[in-house]
Amino acid sequence: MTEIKRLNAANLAGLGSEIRRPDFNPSTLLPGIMHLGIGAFHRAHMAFHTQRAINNDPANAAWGIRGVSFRSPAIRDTLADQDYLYALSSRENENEELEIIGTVRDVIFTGDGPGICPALIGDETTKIVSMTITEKGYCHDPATGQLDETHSGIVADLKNINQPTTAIGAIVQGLRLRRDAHGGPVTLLSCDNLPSNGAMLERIIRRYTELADPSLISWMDDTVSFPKCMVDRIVPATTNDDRVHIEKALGLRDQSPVIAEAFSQWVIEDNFKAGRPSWENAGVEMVGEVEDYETMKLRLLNGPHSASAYLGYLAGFETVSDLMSHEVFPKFLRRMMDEEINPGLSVPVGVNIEAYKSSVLERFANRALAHRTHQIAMDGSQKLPQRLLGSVRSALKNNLPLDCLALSVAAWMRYVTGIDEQGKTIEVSDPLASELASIAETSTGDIAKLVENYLHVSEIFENDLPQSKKFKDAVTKALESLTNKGALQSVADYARK
Ligand code: CS2
Repeated sequence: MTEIKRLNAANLAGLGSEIRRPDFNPSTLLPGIMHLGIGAFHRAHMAFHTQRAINNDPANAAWGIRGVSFRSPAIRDTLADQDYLYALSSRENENEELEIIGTVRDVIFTGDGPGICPALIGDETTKIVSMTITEKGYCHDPATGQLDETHSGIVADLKNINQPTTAIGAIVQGLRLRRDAHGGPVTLLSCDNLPSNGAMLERIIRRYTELADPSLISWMDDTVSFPKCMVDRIVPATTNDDRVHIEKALGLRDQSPVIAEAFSQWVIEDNFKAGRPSWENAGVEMVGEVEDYETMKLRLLNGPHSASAYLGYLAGFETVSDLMSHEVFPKFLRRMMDEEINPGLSVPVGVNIEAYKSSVLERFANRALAHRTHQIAMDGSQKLPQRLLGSVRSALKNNLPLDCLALSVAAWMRYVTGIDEQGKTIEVSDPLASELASIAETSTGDIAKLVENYLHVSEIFENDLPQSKKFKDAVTKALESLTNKGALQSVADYARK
């Protein structure tokens, strides 16, 4: 039996495969992009588009990526072992394309020392600091989008601004070092699924700066930009089966391959202070204004995605493609999109919204992806406002129906009680998990009270939604239906109401 070799630069060359890689010189600290949060999404999206940009125009080889991991050293060690190369498998039903991505040139782990990440942000070779740190990484109040000044990480970082542990603290400390070292302009690019992500990042960074070092504000005004962007690619967590599959297909062992759908979209506000790769050569849309794209995607893709996750999980479906193969789900989702979300939306110029909605549902149904409902259900308290509640507010304002939205919110409530329809425990992963579970305990058996109490979690629902009788009644009715008839029957009923 021949031994399977591991993926690395030497073995790749041995196979006769070659890829263009960005320049890298550890002694001069290049590359120019520093990406906070080096998870699968980044590696399937920004790193992938940057690889394309380099393939299509070698001048882009000045733009390598240095990843930063906040959570664990594992990804750094795994990728270092394979010269930071990894396989990306892009799938659409029966079709799969495999390619090796080589744009990541280095990974650092913040646990190795609180000064490492700020020092690199401060270095003049860093021209873009981009991030996918997930919603909760912004340490904000999800309902208002303001910095949460009571967040334990923020409180700790403000006490010790030179030794930050949050991404927000690390960025501001990095900017302070940059100013002191005359490091020049830099772009901070949020690639998370947040409304007006760049503006939200700017607001949070500015507030933290006011509290940490107000003298930095005027330097920031001239030197830092915060473009917004809409990111879109479905990237389920990689499983062991995926690793086995990639090993067979590649003939090399990759400990950290990435699986994604074939579709990928990136629309970026073209506001970069210190240059950027020519991503427009790589299918990226560089535009003047992205807000309508972001809202459309958050409400028509992520909203239905979260709805599918909670309702699907409760109905016993493990993955999104499983639930999409049951006829009631596509029907329910399409109804929610057509009647409750779309009419209150401002559609970006030139977008065919009917085709967009159909493509979202086709993407959810992609049989080649095992995107677990449990994965998408994570961190609902941080996701609900921009995904579902913005649509609820639009529906209330425009006097649109909102029953399907209400059923989705009720499914989230049912899910975060922590007990499923069979009485089994649900592993709820959410920064507010224990608060949400104790609300469930104090409201046992009383559905109206449970809804009332959940609606008063102001980080999620703010103060306006609990005041809306129309919304409260609809959610109460929906939760009654979920409790009495179960999720599958409720989805069927609401799909045809
Ligand atoms: C998903 C998103 O996990 C989730 O919450 O809804 O990650 C989704 O797959 C992406 O936003 C698609 O672009």
